[in-house]
Formats: sequence, C-alpha cells, structure tokens
Amino acid sequence: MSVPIGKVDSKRTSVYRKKFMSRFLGWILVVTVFIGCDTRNPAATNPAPTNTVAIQQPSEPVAAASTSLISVLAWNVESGGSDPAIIAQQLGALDKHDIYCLSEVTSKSFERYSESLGSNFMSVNGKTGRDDRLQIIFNKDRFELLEQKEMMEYRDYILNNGTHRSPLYVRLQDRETGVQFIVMTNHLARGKADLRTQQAIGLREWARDQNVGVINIGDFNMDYDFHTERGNEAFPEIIRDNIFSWAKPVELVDTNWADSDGDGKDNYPDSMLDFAFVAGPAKDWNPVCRVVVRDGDFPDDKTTSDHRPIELKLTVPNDN
Ligand SMILES: [Ca+2]
Ligand SMILES: [Ca+2]
Ligand SMILES: [Ca+2]
Repeated sequence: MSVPIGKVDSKRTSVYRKKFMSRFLGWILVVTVFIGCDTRNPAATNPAPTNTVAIQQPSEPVAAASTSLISVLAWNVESGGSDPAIIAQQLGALDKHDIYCLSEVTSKSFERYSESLGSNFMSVNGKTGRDDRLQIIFNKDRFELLEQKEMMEYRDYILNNGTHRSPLYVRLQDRETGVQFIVMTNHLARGKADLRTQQAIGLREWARDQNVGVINIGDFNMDYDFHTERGNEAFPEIIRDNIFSWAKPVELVDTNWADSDGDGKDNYPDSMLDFAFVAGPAKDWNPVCRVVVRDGDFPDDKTTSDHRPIELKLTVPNDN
C-alpha cells in the first residue's frame, strides 16, 4: 500500500492512516492466529480464532448452508422372479434414500415395499404394466406431492401401446427450501425396439417442455455396452439435443444378470440396462450416479432380483 504525499488534505491523510493501521493490526492478528494453531500440542492452543478469520473475509459466502442433498434409488425388483418378502427385506437394509423408483412390482407388493421403508414414506403406484408395474416411494416428511401422472402418450409419440408400462412421475416440493422438481421412473419396452425408440423420443420431447429440474431414472432397456460405448437405437434418441444428460455411473458395473442358456455365465456381460438421466436445472445439481453392488447379488436366484439398484445423488441449491 502506498500513502499519497503532496497535495493531500489532513482529513484524507487521517483516513489512509486509519486504513493502514487497521490492515496492519489485521495482519498481526492473522500471524498470531497461525502461531497459535500448533497442531503438535492441541491442548495448548489458543481459543478458536473464528472471529479474527471472519473479519479478514467478511464477504465469503456460507456455501455449506445453501445446498441440500437429494438421493434417489432405482431398482427393477423382477416380479415373478423374486420373493417380495426378500425384496422388502433387502430394500429396508439398503442405505436410506429420499426417493425410491421401483419397476416390475405386482400390485400386491406396493404396500409391502412402501412399509419396508418406514411410516414417513408415501407410495405412488402405477396402474399400467399388469404384473410389471412402476412405483415411486418418497419421504413425505421432506417433500410435498404436487402432482402425479402416468402418461400414455406425449404429443404424437406413443409412450405405451396398451400392453407396456406408462412413464410415471411425481412433482415434488421440498418443504423446507421450496425447491420443486420432477422425478419420473420408466421401464421401457424390452422386445419391441420400435416402441422403445418412440418412447425415448417422446420422453425427450416431454422433458424439453418442463420448467423445473427433471430426474428420469429406471430400467430403460438401452443395452449400453461398456466396450463399444454404445447402446441400442433408443439410447442416442433420449440424449439427442442435450435435453437429457446421462448421469454416467462413476464406475461402470453390469446392472443385469441374464443367463437364459443356463451356462452359469451372464449372456450380456459388461452392459447396462438401468440409467439416470437429468434435464433442465437438475443438470446443474452435480448428479452423481453409482451402481449398488451387494455381496452375492449376482447370479440372482428365484428369491432375488436379476437387476442391481442404481442410486443418484444431487446437490440442490436451496434458492433454486
Ligand atoms: Ca431372480
Ligand atoms: Ca449364459
Ligand atoms: Ca449383464
């Protein structure tokens, strides 16, 4: 810092002197604080110097208090190929999440799965898909349900030809922060490639028209191969135009065990059917996806699911 000389009136000189002294004293305090923080002898340290440090950086934002974490788990629980009692037990044993998106649920199992998570969870049940239904279960203490919907089509795009699962979504609002967002779950067509592609296009166009953050998670049957880094024809459609971003798992882990030929080996190794996509503001919520691997999960048996769960964690600004 330079102190001006020459044509300076005494008032300005006094101000500069005060500023200089204030900064000088500030630095003395900082040096004192650092000398006091001797980690070799913590018992002998001075009282916490929080006030002094805060004075040095008065405009520093308090980042930790301005975001909240939302966690979502998606799992195809294989109705007809698993025991609902075992699935409920496994659901309750997983790390707790705010929102669960299940696919291949029979109507008889809706309540059991919801109850396995606790009385503070509310269930929204799909009506389509016969014994392979969709279910969204969320923490009702934390979120208010603003809307729920199952879509047969969007504009001219068929999302369900009548024998499949209609996309199911909820619009939620965080009771504390007021943040609104949509969580959709899907189980796209397996055998009918044309329908699956049309579903992917329709979902992309639907997401294009939304005005809040969108999470779209579930079993999309898109056959993403870890070696070719390609999925089937539905995959490029859902991520076209950068409407949806794929929250690619931190580590690529196979999500489905399929061994119809019974040779003890997965027919489609190093491949993925389960995905988390985000659109709109949710793309800025630092989405982090992980495939949940449990001891002995694969190969599955008659009581357990042939899919691994995936989880998605988002860091949402509270004033979003
Ligand atoms: Ca099974
Ligand atoms: Ca096999
Ligand atoms: Ca596989």
